[in-house]
Amino acid sequence: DAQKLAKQQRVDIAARGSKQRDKAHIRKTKSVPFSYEYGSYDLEVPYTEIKLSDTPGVGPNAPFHDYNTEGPKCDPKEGLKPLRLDWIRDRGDIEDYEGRRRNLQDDGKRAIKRGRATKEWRGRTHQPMRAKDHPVTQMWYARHGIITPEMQYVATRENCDVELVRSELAAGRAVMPCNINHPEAEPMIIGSAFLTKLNANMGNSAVTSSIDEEVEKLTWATKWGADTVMDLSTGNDIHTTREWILRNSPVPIGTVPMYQALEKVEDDASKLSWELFRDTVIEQCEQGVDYMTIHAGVLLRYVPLTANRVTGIVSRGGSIMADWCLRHHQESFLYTHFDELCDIFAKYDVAFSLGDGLRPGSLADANDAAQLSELMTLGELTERAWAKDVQVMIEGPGHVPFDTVRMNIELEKAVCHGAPFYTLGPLTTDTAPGYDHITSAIGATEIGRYGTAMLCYVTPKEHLGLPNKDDVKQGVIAYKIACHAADIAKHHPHAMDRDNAISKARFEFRWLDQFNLSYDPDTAIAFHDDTLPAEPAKMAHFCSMCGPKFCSMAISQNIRKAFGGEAAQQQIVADAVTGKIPEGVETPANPVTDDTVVSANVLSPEEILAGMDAMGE
Ligand code: IRN
Ligand code: FE2
Repeated sequence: DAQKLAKQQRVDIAARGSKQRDKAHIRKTKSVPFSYEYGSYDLEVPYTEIKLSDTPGVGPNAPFHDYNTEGPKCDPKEGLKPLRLDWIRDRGDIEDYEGRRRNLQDDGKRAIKRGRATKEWRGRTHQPMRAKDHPVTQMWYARHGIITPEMQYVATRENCDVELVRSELAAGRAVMPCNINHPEAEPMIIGSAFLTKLNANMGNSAVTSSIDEEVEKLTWATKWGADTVMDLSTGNDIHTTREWILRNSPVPIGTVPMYQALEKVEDDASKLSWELFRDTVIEQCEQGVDYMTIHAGVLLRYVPLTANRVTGIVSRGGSIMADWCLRHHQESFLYTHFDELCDIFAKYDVAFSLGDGLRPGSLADANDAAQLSELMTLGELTERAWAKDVQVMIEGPGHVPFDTVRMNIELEKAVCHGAPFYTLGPLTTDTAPGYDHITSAIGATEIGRYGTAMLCYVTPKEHLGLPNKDDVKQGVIAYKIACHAADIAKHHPHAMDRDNAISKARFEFRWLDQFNLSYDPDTAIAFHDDTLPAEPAKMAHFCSMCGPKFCSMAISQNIRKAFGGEAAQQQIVADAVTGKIPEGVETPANPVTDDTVVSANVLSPEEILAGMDAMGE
């Protein structure tokens, strides 16, 4: 019974924590008027306001404003409001068409029959749209000097100049994944000049979970801060599941269309064809998928390079393509039909996420010929996509020793002409299954610091099983930390504001503010209340770690009172808020601009390029 009681107490504490969070975290929008030649709008740009309490004896603390990924609340069966629909239509460069709506309806009916969806769900409310006569990509607009409402929205979100957004998009150094058929999504940008983003993967292979549960997972991931979500479903009702996810997603959705294509040929890779793949891609474009992983760099002649690897090919998409190439002894149709794929993507504004099908799956395989050959091909494909104004990001490893992490991003920038890098971790050791959110967040922080634009999370279940809700949260929080630490190391403007606010709250024993400013208030409050659950402890000048007599923060405050006087104390508090650095302390050099050379015991980018030349590449 004591055990039961303890468990109940833990549940109560957790519930209290999340109630506390919801009370203090308010999603608000800032209204920004915008006009251009196609229309005038009030852009409602979201942010999270975190309410803070007063500093006793000093005064109020301004609420903290944070980037918001959560989206507005909605009934999942209704879906979100199509925020961008007018912006898209008013440009006058798209047309409505029938598309594959009938397929969708049939698929929906089957899902209802199987009991995975319910009849009340309304499904899509708008016609599929596509470009009429020129690409409708944000890159195309940017290159034609047009500042779109999407760009202004993003600039407000990122707190930067809109010209930076336009010029980074035009140069291909940033992507804004925003399919015209996913008007519900709130525009966001992925590029090294902006806040580092994180992607959470979901979707399952089992047929047991209902579509409602999939939508709930999406909402859960964005609640904790996922900037994009990839739906990697392979089970039944894949089309309808994705439709629900898209209609409910405030963040861009990515997919790997190869998984659905394989489903269509009953998992027999040899039966895949360009035509079948193309139709799958168009189906997903019409639904509104914002970016797609395309493993077009896995060439026939690279497959033998993996023969002596410790872990072979670990990418699912990569292994499917390698299998197809070998069976047919033909070059990959993704590569031979790449230009056609670009033409399709340009019609809907779908961004390429060029897959790292030959990424290393172990430290032993890192930075080998297979990985780097594929990267060279991705560089070539980047230029082909850009020639058609299609947005591109490049997927990266994998498992990589820490000292070669920086080399990987520098090499990607050089070989892929500055296209944004999107990396899976990388994991810095193979030895900690169960903790791979940590082994990989270490590599992710390092690679983010040197300019990786988006980090693909890894959950504690990596290598072990399908992540559940708690694993998703653990993965997202680990990657929030990696992104944020990278932004601070990059000296991104204002990146440290949140640290300063939470440190001030900590020093002033504003416990609730400390919890609410943390990435996971629920856990922070639960840990605190584990030993000091009574309400007055939230104002106490100590916690249970050191007890009342040995709290260093309380002692420091007493020292200040004794020696500093009130004016000096207020000055210290004020300096903490503005982040002013005391005289005589040197700030570290900017790691992005200083040109310290990495000491990697691998080939330099030049040596690798020379080697590729010799190979006839
Ligand atoms: C990200 C960077 N490298 C790989 N990824 C992600 O891995 C990618 O975005 C997608 O979610 C997943 C694809 O896995 P396969 O098919 O390459 O194993
Ligand atoms: Fe792995």
